[in-house]
Order: sequence, then structure tokens, then C-alpha cells
Amino acid sequence: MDVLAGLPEATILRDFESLEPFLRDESHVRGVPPLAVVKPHGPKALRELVRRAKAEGFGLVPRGAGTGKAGGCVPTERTVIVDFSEWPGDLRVSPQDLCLSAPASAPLREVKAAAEAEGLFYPPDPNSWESCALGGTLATNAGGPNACKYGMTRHWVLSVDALLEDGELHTFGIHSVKANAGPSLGQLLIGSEGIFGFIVGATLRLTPLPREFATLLLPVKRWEDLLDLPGRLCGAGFLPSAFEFFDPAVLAELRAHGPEAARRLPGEALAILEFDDRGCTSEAFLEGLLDLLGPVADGLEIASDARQRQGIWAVRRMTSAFLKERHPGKVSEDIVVPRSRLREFFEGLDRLDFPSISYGHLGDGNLHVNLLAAGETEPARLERQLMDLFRLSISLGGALSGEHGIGLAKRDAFLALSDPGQIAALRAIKQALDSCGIFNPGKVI
Ligand code: 2HG
Ligand code: ZN
Repeated sequence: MDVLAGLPEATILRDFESLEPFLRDESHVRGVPPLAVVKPHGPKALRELVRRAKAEGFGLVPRGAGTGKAGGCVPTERTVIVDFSEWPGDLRVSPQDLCLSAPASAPLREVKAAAEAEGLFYPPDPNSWESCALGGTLATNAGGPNACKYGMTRHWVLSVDALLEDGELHTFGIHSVKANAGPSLGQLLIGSEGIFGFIVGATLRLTPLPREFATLLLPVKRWEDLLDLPGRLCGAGFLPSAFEFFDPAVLAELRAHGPEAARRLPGEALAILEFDDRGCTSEAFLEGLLDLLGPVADGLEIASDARQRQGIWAVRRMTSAFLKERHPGKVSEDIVVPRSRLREFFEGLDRLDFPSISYGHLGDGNLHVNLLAAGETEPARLERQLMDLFRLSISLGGALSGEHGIGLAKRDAFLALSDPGQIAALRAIKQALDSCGIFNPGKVI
């Protein structure tokens, strides 16, 4: 029986070749063939999909641009992929309310550009910002380098438009940062990875666009010298808008095999620090910073113009894809620890019995620990290694994911390592909001 026959307001893909690209995202996880891919053009399609999913017992897997890193949008058994790329709606900026409304289908690149055109800033900047869709960033609560100062996607969402199990569209939140009429269902949906309903759009908070940047390359001889810096900087009142790093192994790979700009990178290990406060390029600011950094700043280089700044960021932005190309079987994690525990984390990592290389968001303790040999490691052993890594992060007050989420990739570890009370509460909420279990079945919990 064709469960999608006559579905209104939608593009439907069914043939094997068209479904193939939807089996994966940008994680190492691969899904099973879905029943179909549906691209809804309006609420009628979604309402009808929800009705049929409940009646026929199939699941609905929401998908943005497929750039996720945890397998959250890959299909599981007997599911239909609901791809939001054709969901209608316009971008509307309201400078007076410092907000922007956009449909889930809006490319994040266009959201950021629409804000900038009004002299405003939408800070979330996942590495995929040029190719991802807003809806995916909302569903996964995407992070990125700017989270160091500005926080995650959830900190920039005023209201969420979502379709729930009743088949109706609801708006949770208002166009103001001050909204306190009861617990926030909008915030419950952000980062829920589609397990409670479909996010179809949102109104985002904006802030004046920073116009002054101090972008610094900080090479060090002993890479451990970087580890106390995020905490020291913050403790002294310096909050970088980004504080990224490459450990010696990642830097060596970039220098030996990376693009032209990477070949000139200095140091045995390297941090990229960026400030965007007004006055951050003044002598007084930089002197204060140098005083605080002390001898570790001996090789400090400052980007002198926008072109140099872009060159530095281009290398950082391509690191994930570059490492993946060189080590196709690797597994990259995204653990997080409080910035004051970074040194303890790396000491603990050294004691674990597997080699790894790291880069990522040092300033907020969100580290991409890469196990290059994962492809050749016996699966049970690899799982033990990953669990040891997650336990280490959790023992230091951190978590097994800082920005990529749980999806399918980390579901088993999340269930095994979380407080059972938390899992029970999440399952109770899931049962209350999705009693038939139609929304993204088999993910997260
Ligand atoms: C980054 O920071 C992304 O580059 C991707 O979050 C990290 O590949 C990865 O694991
Ligand atoms: Zn990252």
C-alpha cells in the first residue's frame, strides 16, 4: 500500500537513486533506505503526514541540509524523511525589535547576511555555516567558534514555530528577550533533534554588528602552554569571540599537506584568538592582553587586514574536511569540559591507551578529539576507547557532546552515561508530546 498516495502540497522522491543521498549526514553513521523523501510545501502536507504516520505506524525523520555530525537526520527502519528545503517563507528583519524571522529552509548564510545588511549580527557560526539550513541548526542547537563569547543557537532564539503531534502549527515565544510566562517549550524544542515535533521556522535575536576585529595567531613551543590560557583570559576580563587551537599533530598535518596558507603557520602548536569588542585593536587593549599573556606571547602575530583574517579562518574552517580526506576511517568527537579543567583533560587523555589528535574550540572547552585509527580498530575496542573518552570528560564536569548533539552516533553512550533520572524525564516528555512515537524514532533517547 502506498502510504503517501495523494499527499497534498509536497514533492515526493521514491526511486532508489534519489533516496541514496539521504542515507547519511556528515557523520560516520549510515541509515537504512527510507520509505520515501517528502519535501513539504505547506502545513497541509505536514498535517497529513502526521495523520498517516500515526495511522500506518511509520516514523518521520526531519532533515535540513544534511550537514549534521551525529546522524540525527539519517533514516531508521520504516521512516519517511521530511526534507524542509522547500518549506516556504521569507526572511524578515526587524531592526527595532532586534530580531529576524525565517523559515526552517533558509540557508544560515542568508540569515547571517540579512542581519548584516541592517548592521546587525546573528552570531551562531557552525563550521557548516555556508551550507547548512537554519532548521537544522535549531534542531541541533548548533555551536561554532563564536560560542566562546556568544553562546549556542539556543541563546539566540526568541520564538519557535513548530508542528506537533496534533498536526497543528504553534508559535512558542514572543519577539522580545523578556518572556517569562511559564516554562519555555520553544527552548525544549531547540536541540531536541526532531524527537518532539517539526521546527518550521523561528524568530532569532540579533545584536549590533561588531566592526572591529583583533585576530591573533599565537604559536607556542610547548603546546601545554595553551591550556591555562582560556581560563586566565576570562578570569582577567578578556572574553575572546573565538579561541581555537591545533595541537602539534594537527598543525604538522596542515603544514605538510594543507593548502598554501596552512604551510606558513608558525609554532609547534597554534591558537587562533579573535576579539571583536569595540577598541580591541587599540594599543591599550593589546598591551593589556600582552601583559596578561606574558612570555607565551613571544611569537604572537596580528592579522593586519581583512584578507589576512579571512586567510586564517579559511584554514581553520577547512580543517575538519581536510583531516577527513586524509584519514577517511577516523572518528572525530566533540567532547566538552569547563575551560578551567582543560589541563586535567589532556593529562587524562594522555593516560588513555589510544593515540588521538585534537583541535577545536579551546576557549569554551569544546574539543574535537580525533581517533585516526578508528577504521582499523576492532569495533568493541573502539567503543571502549570512546566510552573512556566520554567518561573522562564527564568526570571533569563536562559532557560527551559540546555542539554536535546525540543523534544516532552517540545514543548508546548517552543512554549508558547519563543520570537515569534525566533519561526517564526525557522519555516521559517524549511520551507526552509524541505518544505514538512518530517523530525521529530511535534518535537521542
Ligand atoms: C569544526 O569545528 C566542526 O570544525 C567539525 O565542528 C568538527 O569534524 C569535526 O568533528
Ligand atoms: Zn566544532
